[in-house]
Amino acid sequence: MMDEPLAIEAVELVEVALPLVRPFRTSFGEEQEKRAILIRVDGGDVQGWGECVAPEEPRYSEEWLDGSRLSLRNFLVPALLSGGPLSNPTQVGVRLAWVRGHRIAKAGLEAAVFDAWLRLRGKNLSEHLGGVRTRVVCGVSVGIAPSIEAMLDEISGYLQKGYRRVKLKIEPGRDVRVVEAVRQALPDVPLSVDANAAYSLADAPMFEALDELGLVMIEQPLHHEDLVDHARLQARIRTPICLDESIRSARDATAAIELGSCKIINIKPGRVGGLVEAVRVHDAALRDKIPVWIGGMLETGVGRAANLALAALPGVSMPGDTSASDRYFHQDLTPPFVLAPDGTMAVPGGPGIGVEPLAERLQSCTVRTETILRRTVM
Ligand code: OSB
Ligand code: MG
Repeated sequence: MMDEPLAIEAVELVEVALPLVRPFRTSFGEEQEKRAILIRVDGGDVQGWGECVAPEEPRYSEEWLDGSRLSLRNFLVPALLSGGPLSNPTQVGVRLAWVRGHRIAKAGLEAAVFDAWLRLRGKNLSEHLGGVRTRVVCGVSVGIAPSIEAMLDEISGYLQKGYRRVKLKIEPGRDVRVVEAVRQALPDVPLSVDANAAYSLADAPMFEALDELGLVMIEQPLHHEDLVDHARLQARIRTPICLDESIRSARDATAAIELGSCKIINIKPGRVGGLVEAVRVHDAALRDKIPVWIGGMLETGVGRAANLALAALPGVSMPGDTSASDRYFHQDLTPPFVLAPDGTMAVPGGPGIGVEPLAERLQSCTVRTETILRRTVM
């Protein structure tokens, strides 16, 4: 029935570990394997899956995997369950709003509710959110490599597969020289860089040098909580600054646009606390004609499906970091996401997020599970 509420009986936290095809190195460290908490919402007749993308260590943001498990178990899941059946997933954010922060954990839970609620209705997530296309353009994010040769090797493999934008991770000491070498080898490739907040305004001369290399954007050059210095830096360079870490809500997005802190925004549902808030960021940016694209957190197929749903929104006008399963894993948890030779990927159709974890893959990757039951008052 179209208006049937979702009655959640239990929420299961399934921690998984998947080997990465190659270690992923950024200015804040290296990941060897992918760990995530998959969240399964049990709605009796339907179930829904979401992915909590908090990394193992609190380097990208203050959230981390073990902390997310506790915030989900102690606060977020009980707050969700105590409110009774849900007539709409927009109620999730309202029920969780008293918990400050913990956006990545909130986002995983909200995504699972969306999946279950939409499956109950046979409706697709992307269509429900306002998606306007069935295929989206993909880029790829390249970790810091041991040498320029290794990096060029990796990049040429991605370009052969069809990726339409290459993002290079940079850090102090591995920036202008590396980017210059890549630019020289690949004069026409849309290139961007992502500093993951590794610099300060004192490094403006380095960014002025990057400004000469025809980059599509410079992602999160400065402090993860800063807007003002980013505005100062943006005034000194032509290359658009794109904010990632600094944008945690639509409120942040509006402030950043007003201050001139960025000209592009990377939207990640985890970072902003969920799909509802991600759409709000999108809408705020679209209002001010600020291009957005959908970032990534090395998700398994469960999180990737939700990212692709968002990438179909009308204001998403640049290639995302939503790469194919084989860029990350030998085997994904879901049927693999595949890049077409033209550099596009299909947005999953079908009910909910459009994919489910494969039972035997899930079983072989699971390292622990915990079930939180709805408490029935006796
Ligand atoms: O800064 O965009 C980032 C991965 C983990 C944490 C932060 C970031 C990234 C990526 C990879 O750049 C994006 C992806 O391919 O999922
Ligand atoms: Mg980034």
